[in-house]
Amino acid sequence: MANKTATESIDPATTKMLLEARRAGLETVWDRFNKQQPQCGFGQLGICCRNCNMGPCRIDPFGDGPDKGVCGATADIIVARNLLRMIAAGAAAHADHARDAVIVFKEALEGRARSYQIRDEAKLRELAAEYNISSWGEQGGAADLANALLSDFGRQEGYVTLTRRAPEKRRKIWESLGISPRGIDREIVECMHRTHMGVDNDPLHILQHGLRTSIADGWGSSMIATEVQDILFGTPSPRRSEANLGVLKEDEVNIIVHGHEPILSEMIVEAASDPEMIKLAKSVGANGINVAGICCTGNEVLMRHGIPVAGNFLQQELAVITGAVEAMVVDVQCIMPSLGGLAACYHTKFISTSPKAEFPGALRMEFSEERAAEIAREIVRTAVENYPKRDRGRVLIPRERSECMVGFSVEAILKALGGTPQPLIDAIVNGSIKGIAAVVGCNNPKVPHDHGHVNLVRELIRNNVLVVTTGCNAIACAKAGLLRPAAAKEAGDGLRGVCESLGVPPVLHMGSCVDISRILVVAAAIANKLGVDISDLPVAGAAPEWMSEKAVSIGAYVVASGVFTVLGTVPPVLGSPVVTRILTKDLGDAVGATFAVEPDPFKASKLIIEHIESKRRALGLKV
Ligand code: BF8
Ligand code: SF4
Repeated sequence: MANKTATESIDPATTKMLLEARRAGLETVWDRFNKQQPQCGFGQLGICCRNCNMGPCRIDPFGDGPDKGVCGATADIIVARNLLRMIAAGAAAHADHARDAVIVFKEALEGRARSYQIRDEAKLRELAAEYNISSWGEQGGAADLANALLSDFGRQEGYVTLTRRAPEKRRKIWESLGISPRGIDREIVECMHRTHMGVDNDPLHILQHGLRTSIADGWGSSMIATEVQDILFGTPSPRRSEANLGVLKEDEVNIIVHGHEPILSEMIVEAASDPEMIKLAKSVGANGINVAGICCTGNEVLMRHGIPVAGNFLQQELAVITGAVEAMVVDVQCIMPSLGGLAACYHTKFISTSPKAEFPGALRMEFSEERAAEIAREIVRTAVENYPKRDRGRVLIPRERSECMVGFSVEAILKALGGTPQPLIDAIVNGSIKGIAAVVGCNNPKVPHDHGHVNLVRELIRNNVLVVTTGCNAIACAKAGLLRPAAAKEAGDGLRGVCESLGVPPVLHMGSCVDISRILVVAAAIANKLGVDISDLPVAGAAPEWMSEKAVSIGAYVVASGVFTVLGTVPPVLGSPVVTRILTKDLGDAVGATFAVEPDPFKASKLIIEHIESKRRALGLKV
């Protein structure tokens, strides 16, 4: 059994908890993954379709069965349509998240969401200027900004506003290809329309719309979410914290915030530090209240408050199995429906809060912006009152927890560099930093947990590639100690020197998955400074363990922005040679970047380094 868990995770805390799960006879994501083997070959290749009720249809990949669906759709059409639907779902998740953030911003200005304030006035004004809002009396400007942001979702004319942040050369490419995004919601709706039976039936044409939709995500929804969250909750700055299941406390009320929207988690963090709540916790025998995060909402409160992070995507069930969690509070996205049943085996209250997301076995405490602080306090109180029900005999908290330095927003990076990107550009030009890689994305039981993330990042920094990270990769790096300034010791000499002189880690945590928009802003700033396009820069992207549809949308906008991207798990496209060729080759001619698939992180690092070196050569920089 010990050997088995070693193939399931490289994280000792995870391995330990997985053994405990098996000892206790509790099923986890890995067991369910095993029960699914072998997974459907048609699904893996992307060649099944149920877009109408003449189907379901499937194409024979070996060529002796049907080569068309009932309507005549070929493998190329089916694969492209399925991929477009994945992009639509991922982009929709970010659009809905962003819209909700803007609505809270608007309600805060109108005095309806009283628990929320403006924390970054400077950012508010800068964003308003980008939206051409000049009048600034009595909150008028801010209210106009809220409306202008909302209008990007339903825009009927022109393009999504923040696409203006992309370098001019990039925008020209988008315009010439006809993929500049119009309204955010419009592009998503059009994905669903085009993939309805009998509408768009040309794979290239379908994929072009996928790029347009994804650009509306990266340079629209995700960017809006990041900006508005910074305005409401503060722009992150460097701070220290800890990561892994060992952040849970034996003697305190443990509350886990899991999901994606800081609108909820910020309020829980605030309520948990309320002296009255702490007093209540003491009255039930606890030494305090400990909030810890999982997944991207964890990243949000980690970046802004240094709230420790208990783990990434594949650790959510294991947190419950520690027996020490009084409440697992969730909103939307990446929350396993298995949690309710699992929580029922312990004293843990599994609390669902989003009007959009209900789960089996959850205690429903629906969140509303108007009553945010009050509901957050009710949730914290529920957790505290649950503490005496903890069965001490069943508590098993692994000891592992690693220090990390987080909070590298664009503003924080610029500040560390002395106010301008020039020192970073100089370091790239003189070769101490070979290039920059954005390593992001999920966990996936198809890959030993964290193996792809940690090994890829280690190889890159060893080769003087500065890594910027978000999402579950950032949490994997935090647990592996790669977010400590001391990790510079693991970097090549050039990168090490730069990190040591600035006192920063060689892997910069830039936030949650919507904060990949921060990475786009950095890339655009460097490209603009050099007078080139993003696709000319020695930069690359990677998602070594991706699983989510959001990751498909992200991958698409990163490539559409001109960044070569390596995927560590195989997307369901191989059933179409045409789609595979477009993604891995033809896109290079169109947008100056392609996808590659490489499950082995060591080989993936080689692909990235080769790519970075070729871009350096093209810029006339030494290799
Ligand atoms: O938005 S990296 S598993 S938590 S989808 Fe989910 Fe993937 Fe984690 Fe964040 Ni992003
Ligand atoms: Fe089959 Fe075509 Fe209907 Fe898809 S749209 S289920 S391929 S008939």
